[in-house]
Amino acid sequence: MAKDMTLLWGAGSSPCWRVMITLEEKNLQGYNQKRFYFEKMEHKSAEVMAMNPRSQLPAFKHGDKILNESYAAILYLEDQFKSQGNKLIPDPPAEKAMMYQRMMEGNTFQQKLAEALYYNYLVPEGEMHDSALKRRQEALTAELKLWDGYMKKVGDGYMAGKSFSLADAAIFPIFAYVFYYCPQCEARYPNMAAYYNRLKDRPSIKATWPPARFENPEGM
Ligand SMILES: N[C@@H](CCC(=O)N[C@@H](CS)C(=O)NCC(=O)O)C(=O)O
Repeated sequence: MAKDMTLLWGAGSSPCWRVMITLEEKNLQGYNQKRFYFEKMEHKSAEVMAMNPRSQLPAFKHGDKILNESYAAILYLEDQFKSQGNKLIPDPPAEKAMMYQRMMEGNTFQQKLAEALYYNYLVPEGEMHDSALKRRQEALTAELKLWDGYMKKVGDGYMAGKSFSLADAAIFPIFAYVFYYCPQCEARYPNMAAYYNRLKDRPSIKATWPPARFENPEGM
């Protein structure tokens, strides 16, 4: 039981989900958790700000240690609980290198997604240009093709090799996000889809599948 841990999270957030998957993989169930609703701007609350002055989620606390970056939190969990649950950083140097590489590429992937999907939200009305949106959409398509190529090489394995690692915990939620809002992308990116469909019933993923995250796709 992880009673000395607290996770502040929001549905619809890949960074939050990767921390939850990692906690499950490390058998750290029973942590304190509180859901915040982005649409009600609850992430701007004093409670979140106390743990993350950027007012972003996730915010994670273990004892008096605060980790409000999802990658920092999952690396910390694996490091602190090495011999508990599943081992999430492989030992072979080639697999370890691949794990760090794919995991951190998740940042770029998410950035490209946000730049294209939230264009209307991020760019003031008077500054919007069809050409700029098109460029962002093309950049996102290139990114998706890149990941589909990666997944072709992965075949029946995992992001970094033969076993599930932090790279899978980090990237699976982004794939899920893509396929929820773009079901037709499964046909366009079949290797990503094969990986996604193979992992979606994994116990740590099923146990943490976000509740209302996907209830309002029209909002996108
Ligand atoms: N680098 C952070 C990013 C966290 C992040 O972007 N969280 C989003 C939800 S997915 C958020 O809280 N957005 C609200 C805001 O930025 O105001 C991490 O990986 O933990």
